[in-house]
This record gives sequence, structure tokens and C-alpha cells, in this order.
Amino acid sequence: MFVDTAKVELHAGKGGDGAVSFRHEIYIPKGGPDGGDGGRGGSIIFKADKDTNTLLDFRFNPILRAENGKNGSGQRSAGHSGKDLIVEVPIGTMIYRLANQAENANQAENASQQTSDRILLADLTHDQETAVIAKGGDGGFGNAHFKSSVRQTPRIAEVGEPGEEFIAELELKLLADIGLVGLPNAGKSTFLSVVSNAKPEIADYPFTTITPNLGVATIDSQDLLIADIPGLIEGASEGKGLGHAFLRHVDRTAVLLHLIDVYNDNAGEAYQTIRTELEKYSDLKNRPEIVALTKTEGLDREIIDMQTASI
Ligand SMILES: Nc1nc2c(ncn2[C@@H]2O[C@H](COP(=O)(O)OP(=O)(O)OP(=O)(O)O)[C@@H](O)[C@H]2O)c(=O)[nH]1
Ligand SMILES: [Mg+2]
Repeated sequence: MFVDTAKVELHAGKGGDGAVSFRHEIYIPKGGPDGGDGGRGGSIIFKADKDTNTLLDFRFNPILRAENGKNGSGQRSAGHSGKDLIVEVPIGTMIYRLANQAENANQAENASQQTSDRILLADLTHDQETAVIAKGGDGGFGNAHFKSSVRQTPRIAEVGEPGEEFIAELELKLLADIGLVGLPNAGKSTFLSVVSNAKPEIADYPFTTITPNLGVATIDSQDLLIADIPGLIEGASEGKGLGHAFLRHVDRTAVLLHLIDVYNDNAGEAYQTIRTELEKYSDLKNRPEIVALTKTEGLDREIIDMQTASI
């Protein structure tokens, strides 16, 4: 199953507490303070991975925690740091922090009107790229740190700081060079299957493709990444058909390849239908576009020319 959005709750590790402790040695009756520092809390680090293709896992596991730091102890022994949590996500995952997250119930009411505000924390566009998203808390100083000439026996130590905790939104926007758009059944997946290594499902009915496909075409030893998305229909922006949610996956392509079935009654109308939907979706309408007729192999030149002229 392909999932391209998710909401996760992040809990970075708390720092360990510093220790209050004094040296106990037989020949040193008044040993000084020797409480060690607490360890750092683990951070939550997101990492893009080319073998991860969906955000599905987060639907089942929406709470992510990194380990707490260990407390310090005597003999200036520092606590171990908490382990970082490494979270693998597909390349093209954008990680947002919801703005104005309420810290208590009273604030929740005000915040509820602003839940759409969010801050982009990271956009992981390369394989193995990482970003620290929720930082672990610092460990507290043990009492060994607080010794001074006037304070020989400090009985104080710091507690560890809390780790960052917040709700993050993940959004996957595939990164490709070329985005295939068109009506259902136009031949988008067929095109992808012929020019790239991808093996998408192809069939003689609309909505064969229900989640995006990615393929790599190698031309002159250069890789060209091509994204095939489900077909669009009139009203897709209002949720008709599979809706226009999948357009986010061609939002970051350099070029759109708009495929039109030459057997349409009117290729020009088919073209305009898709253009209208692209215009309703952000700035995709300004993306460079290549328009091509499909299924032309058995047709006379005049018919092809007529359809071309109507676009
Ligand atoms: N004759 C001919 N048939 C084609 C060509 N390209 C695609 N087809 C056929 O058109 C039908 C639809 O092809 P798909 O590649 O599944 O179309 P699609 O645009 O991906 O469709 P959706 O995923 O439903 O949006 C299939 O039966 C293909 O075999 C072509 O160049 N010539
Ligand atoms: Mg298809």
C-alpha cells in the first residue's frame, strides 16, 4: 500500500540527571564531591532511504521515541547517552512541525484555529541524507561541577533537560525529472513501461494506476526519473475520480509530459480538461509541458494532423 502523508508524535530522550555523591576513601575522611553528569537524551533523526517507498509504517506506529540519557553516578562517572532513533523515510519526504502546538488545554482552543500552520523542518531529497528533527535533552551536571572555594560540599546537581516533543507531519513528494499527466487510459503507464525499467500495471480501462509509479530511463548513461500518476478527470480538484492529491508527486518535476489518446473525440477538449485541473493545483500550470498523442501507430496522417491542430 502506498501512503504519502502521515502524522507522527515525536518524543526525543530526556537528559539524565547529574548525581550528588561524595568520595568515600579510607584515608581521606572528607572526600570531595564526585557526582557525575547525566548523559544526553537520544535525538530523533530522519534519514532518506532509496529502498523505502511509502510512509505506510507510520500509520501503524505513529509514536516515535528516542532513549533517555542515563543518570550520572559517583566517582565522577557520567551516565551513558541515550541512543538516537534513526527513522528511515522515502526520498522526497518533507517533515513539518505543526505550529502553535498547545502546551496545555487552554491554549488548545486558540491553537485549533491555526492547525494548518506548519513549519518545514527538513526536505530529504538525497539517498542517506539525514536531519535531526527532535533533539534530545542535555544531561544535568553532577555535584562535582559545583565545587568552589566557598562551597566544599555542594549537595546540588542539575536534573536532565527534557527532550523535544511535538507532532510532526510527513509528506512525501516524489522527486522526478518528468511527470506524466493525462486522462485515464491515455497510455501513461504504457509509456513508462517502454522507456524505463518500471513494470507498471497496464489495462484497457480507466484508473488502472491507483498509486504513483516511478521509473528510471537511462539515456546516454544519464538517469532520467519519470513519475506516472493516476489519471485525472474533470473535477479532480473537487475529489472526482482519484482526485488531484497525486499531483503532489509531479509538483517537483522539471517537465510535464501530457499524453493524449488520439482516439479521443476531440483531443483539444481532452487537453483543456487536464489543463483546467492543473491550474486548480498550485503553480503546476506554469511548468514546462510537452504534449504528445498516443496510440497513433494505426492511424492516417490526416486524422493525426487534425487532432494535433485541435490542441
Ligand atoms: N495501440 C496502442 N495502444 C496503447 C498505446 N499505449 C497504450 N495503449 C493501450 O491503452 C490502454 C491504457 O494504457 P495504460 O498505459 O494503462 O493507460 P494509463 O494512462 O496509464 O491509464 P490509467 O492508469 O488508468 O490512468 C492499454 O490497453 C494499453 O495497451 C499505444 O501506443 N498504442
Ligand atoms: Mg496507468
